[in-house]
Amino acid sequence: SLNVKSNSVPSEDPKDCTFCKIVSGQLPCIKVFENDEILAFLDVAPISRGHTLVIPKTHISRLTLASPSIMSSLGSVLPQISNAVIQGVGTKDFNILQNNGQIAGQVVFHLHFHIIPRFKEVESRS
Ligand code: DGP
Repeated sequence: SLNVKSNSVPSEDPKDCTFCKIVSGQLPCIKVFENDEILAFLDVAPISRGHTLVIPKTHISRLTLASPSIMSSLGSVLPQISNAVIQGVGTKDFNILQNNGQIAGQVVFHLHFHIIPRFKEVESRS
């Protein structure tokens, strides 16, 4: 019969959660912002310079499971973190990205908002 326990299916178990390990200090990160509930750190595989992830410290696997309280905490710091990030890398423009579920491109099953600074495209020199 079909083996559905493929390695390509990401774990949703908090014990294996990469971002929980970053919160607890088991894994390192380059910290951008921290308060009691929220942590922001640089993405290990940046789409652009300054690409930052903003997460709740508590394990929530996707946006639909987030409480109004945690969303209020996230929402109240997202503008200031975004502003610090874009000023730090010298641009005004950025994207906020938030993936939910494997089909939508979610790889880490701990709620996170991407802050992706954008820069004017430089002409290719090839
Ligand atoms: P998503 O596809 O939305 O689940 O984004 C997951 C992001 O997390 C992806 O851009 C790469 C980043 N990432 C994965 N593992 C680590 C890690 O161990 N450290 C850091 N800083 N970022 C990570």
